[in-house]
Amino acid sequence: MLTIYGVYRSRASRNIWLAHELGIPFEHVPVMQIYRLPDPPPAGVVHTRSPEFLKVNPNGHIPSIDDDGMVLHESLAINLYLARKHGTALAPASIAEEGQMTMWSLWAATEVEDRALDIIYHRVGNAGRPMDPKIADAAVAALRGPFSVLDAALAKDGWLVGNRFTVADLNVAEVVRYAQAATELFETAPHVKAWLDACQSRPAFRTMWSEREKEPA
Ligand SMILES: N[C@@H](CCC(=O)N[C@@H](CS)C(=O)NCC(=O)O)C(=O)O
Repeated sequence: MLTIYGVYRSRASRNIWLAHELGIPFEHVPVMQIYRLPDPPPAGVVHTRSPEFLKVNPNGHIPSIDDDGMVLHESLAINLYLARKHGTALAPASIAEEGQMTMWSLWAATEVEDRALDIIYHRVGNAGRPMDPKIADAAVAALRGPFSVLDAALAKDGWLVGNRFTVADLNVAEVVRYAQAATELFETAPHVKAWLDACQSRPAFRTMWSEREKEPA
């Protein structure tokens, strides 16, 4: 049995979306980010510094999974593992595709994620912390290059690898989502805009998203 640790309003959303795409059952343990809780945290709420969760992930971050005793951290690596394990068209069909899917996942984590987080944190908000529009604007400027790279990659057939929706699209789409408040980035990257719309129209994404909406902000 697969267990996914982490509230929907966290990077666990990526793993939950993928589990729905794959049609695999899972147990969900809604571990909460410590910084979203009052100090001290209320009794009975499992969070990223709870001793029982630190036994699962000593890094103190969500998400983690326990897949029949195989514990993994790092949301994007978890998705690459689950896709490969369960197959379907989402998974790599060759070593070459596996290389490309790994490349795009690491690209999203290293070239996009921090700046995309600056956009959501400083245009939308982050647990009531102060927002600085200058940080968001600088992130938009820094993301113009990566967005043009992504736009060019999608121009060919609309997907990142193998002319079909794969775990690479899911991983990159979940990172790019954090930049969605920067509409000016998408106006100049029409293929990115159409691709993200297509990814987020998928029934598995909608299922994850409607559950996420039920979770307190
Ligand atoms: N690179 C990690 C990042 C994990 C991470 O920073 N998770 C955040 C939530 S999305 C977290 O656990 N924050 C709470 C904390 O650090 O206590 C991944 O992709 O899984």
